[in-house]
Formats: sequence, structure tokens, C-alpha cells
Amino acid sequence: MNVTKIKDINYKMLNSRLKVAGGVKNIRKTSGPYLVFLEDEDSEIVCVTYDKPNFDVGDRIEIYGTLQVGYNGFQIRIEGYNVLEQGKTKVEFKGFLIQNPILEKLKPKFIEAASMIKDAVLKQRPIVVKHHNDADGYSGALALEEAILGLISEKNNSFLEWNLFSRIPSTTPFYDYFDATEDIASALSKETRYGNAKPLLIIVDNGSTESDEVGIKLVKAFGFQVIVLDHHIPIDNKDIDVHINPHLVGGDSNITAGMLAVELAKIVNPNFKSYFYAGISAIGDRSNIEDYFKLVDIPLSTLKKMAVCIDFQAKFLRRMEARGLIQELLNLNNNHLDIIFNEIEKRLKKQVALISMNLNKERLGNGINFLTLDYKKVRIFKDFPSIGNNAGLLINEFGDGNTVAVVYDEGIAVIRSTNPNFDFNDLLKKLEVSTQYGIRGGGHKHAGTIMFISVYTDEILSKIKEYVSNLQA
Ligand SMILES: [Mn+2]
Repeated sequence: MNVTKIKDINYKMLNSRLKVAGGVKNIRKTSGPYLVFLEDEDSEIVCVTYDKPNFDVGDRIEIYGTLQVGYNGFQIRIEGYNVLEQGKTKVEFKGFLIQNPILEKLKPKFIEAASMIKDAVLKQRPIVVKHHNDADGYSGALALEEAILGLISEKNNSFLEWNLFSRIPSTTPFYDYFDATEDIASALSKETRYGNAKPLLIIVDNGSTESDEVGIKLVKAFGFQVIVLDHHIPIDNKDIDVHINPHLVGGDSNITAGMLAVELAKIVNPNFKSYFYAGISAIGDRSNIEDYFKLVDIPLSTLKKMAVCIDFQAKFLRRMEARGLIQELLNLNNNHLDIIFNEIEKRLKKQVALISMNLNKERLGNGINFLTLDYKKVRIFKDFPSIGNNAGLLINEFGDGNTVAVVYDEGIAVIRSTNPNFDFNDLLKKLEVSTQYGIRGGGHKHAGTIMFISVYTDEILSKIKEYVSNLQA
């Protein structure tokens, strides 16, 4: 039997057998048959079968069957098929945007992650990006969003951009059990409603630590694929399918999650050009890598403004998706950045005045400038400046090169240090070992957040002070 071109199919062929060949664009399970959307060079037809098809989206196949009239014009009732060629997702790696030996070592993982993403887009597996809600997490997630939406819209209509992609911030500094629960619930209802496959989850600027472990374990148990792009001190987590973290190959936190995501975005979608996201992340996380600044023609002072404004806006967005909002704020053709930046400056000025009246300053025996602040005494606004912003202000406005600053409230302490020997993760581990106070937290060497049972706030504070007193100045 000769292959009939889909565009040549007409009424005279109704109820006769014919053969068509092409690529499988989509497969949908309905309450009745499976719908197979087949396309050749110039047209598309729906083929139906009650047996689960033994081929995938992206495969090239030929189908034999009888031509019928369906809901949307002609359809072919499948009586047999052959798979001509299995769909493969090719990743073309053309080099990283900057020269960096740590990135080079991570190259195989980047290629694996990129092919997993392209495969998900091709097979219409939904992609969920969960990210830390700070400038680094946002810039990384937004870079991936731009690259992945570009890929999805190349192949599909715009409804699918919403069905197949979502990006949601996490408000904890780790992928919380709550995040996992939310992602699973959403995946299950999309599966029921639209026949979606289980998602590919990409965690940005979270995901590597022990606090992330149980959430990741849960989504894996529900059949998710998981990619992590993070630069916090990692554990060896076998549940993660592709774990990209500079610490795993001898690097450190100076390669930010935003940089990892921008590199991955470029590999996934060569049309991606928004390299400024890497620059914003460098500023947000105080990285010493300056190479990304040279790739964009936005002045450093503007990138700094952008980082501050994302941090500000993130406090109000909390867990909202708000697609397009941050992109619009960063659009330099309008004055949104200025509106926000003026408000930030106003609030910070008030905050600094309030801090100076309530700050506890102590020069410890080892010479460390130990600053503590009770957040309850300085909290004017609900969202900004946050407890973390206050810790930053302590260091910037009241610190020197040998300072440890702690801002605390019931059950939470945020710490920043300029003393080179201070190691947040070491402190966290010591507190976990020496207390039973339900310690959780996350951070880098010189900055982090500890959460604990609130009645032990005083004891935790004295243990932090004890740790700092024993540091080399
Ligand atoms: Mn980060």
C-alpha cells in the first residue's frame, strides 16, 4: 500500500483503508480512545486507537487504518503501525559563555540536564521550576523560563505554555515538604484533567542540602524527574536525577545558581540571550565572578538596582507565579525600577534609624564585633525590610571587616558574617548535634537562616554567641 499524503485525504476515501506516515506530535488519552496527532510535511490528522500505543511523541511512524469522520474532520481508526524512527533529543553543546574550569567539569551534567529538558518539551511532559525567592533564585528561574517557553511555543500553541510550564518561588531557603506536596497535588490534578505526564521538576538555588531531602524523596516516589541547580553545600542525594552544583566538582558558592541556570538556558535554547540574569545573580549573592558583567551592555549600577528590586518584589510576591511581572519591572523602557528603588531607599533610611536605637553591640574577647538585634523592636513593615534585609543592614551600616551580625525573632535567627573563619554550615551542624530544638536552616559560609522551636530562642542565641566567641578573630 502506498503512503497517502495527509493533505490529499478526501471524502472519496471514507471507509477505505489507507496508510499515512509522519511524526507523532502528541498522544492524548480520552475517556474513550487514545488520540494520536500525526503530522507529515504539510498537514496533520488525528488517528484513534483503544489500545495503548507502543510509541512516543517525537517518533516517526507509519499507520494503517480506515478513514472515518471524527469530531474535527477526518480521523483514521488505527489497525496497525510501524515505528520508522525513534525520536531523539539532540543537545548541541557550543561551549560555555565564560571560561571557567569548574563549569567545564560540570559539562556532562549540563548536557544530561539539557537533554532531559528538551525531551520533556518534545514529549509534552510538564516542567515545573521551583526556586529560592531571592535575586539569585529569581534570575536563574527566569532565565530557564524564557528558554523553555521559547522551546514550547516553537512546537505548540500558547495554551500549552500554561499547561506545560510553571515557575513558583519557595519561601523557605530549601525545597520544603510543603513545596513537594503542592507540586504533587498540582501534577495529579493536571494528570486527571488533561492527561499530563508526571513533571520534570527543576529546583533552582535550593535542592542540594539535607533540608531538601525529604521533599525530593516524595516527588520521586510519585514519578517526577528532578534536576537541581544549586550552589549551597550539597549532600550526596541519589534521588536527584541530575545534580548540578559547583561544590560537587571542587568549586564553591561563587558560581551562583543564576549562572548555572543561564548556562543551561543557553544550551537548551540557542536563541536565549538574556545573560544579564547571571550578572544580577552575581550581585545578589555577592559572587567574585565578574565575567558575566562583560556579556551585557547594562551598566553595573543598573544591574545592582535590578538585584535589589527583585529582592524587594519577591517579599510581596511570596509564592505567586506572576508570569511576566518581574520581566516587566526589569524592562528599562519604563520607570518601574525607579518607582521601586525610591521606595526601597525611603524604607531603608527609616530602618537604619530604628536599628541604631535598638542595636546590641559587643566587642568579644577575641576581638569580633558581635551585633545582635531583636527583630520585634524594629519591624515597621510586614514585608520589607525583612529579617534578612535587617541582617544585611547591620553588616553594611554598623559592621567592619570582623563582624558577626544576628537578627532574631521567635524561632528564627538570620546571621551574616565578615569574619573569614565564620562558617554558617559548621555552626548549623554544631547546633543540631548539641540541641534537641528542631533545628532547620540553610545558607552559605558567611550567611544563613536558622529556624528552631521558638521557646528555645534565648538558648539558641547564647549558643550562637558561644560559637562566635570561640572563633579566631
Ligand atoms: Mn543563591
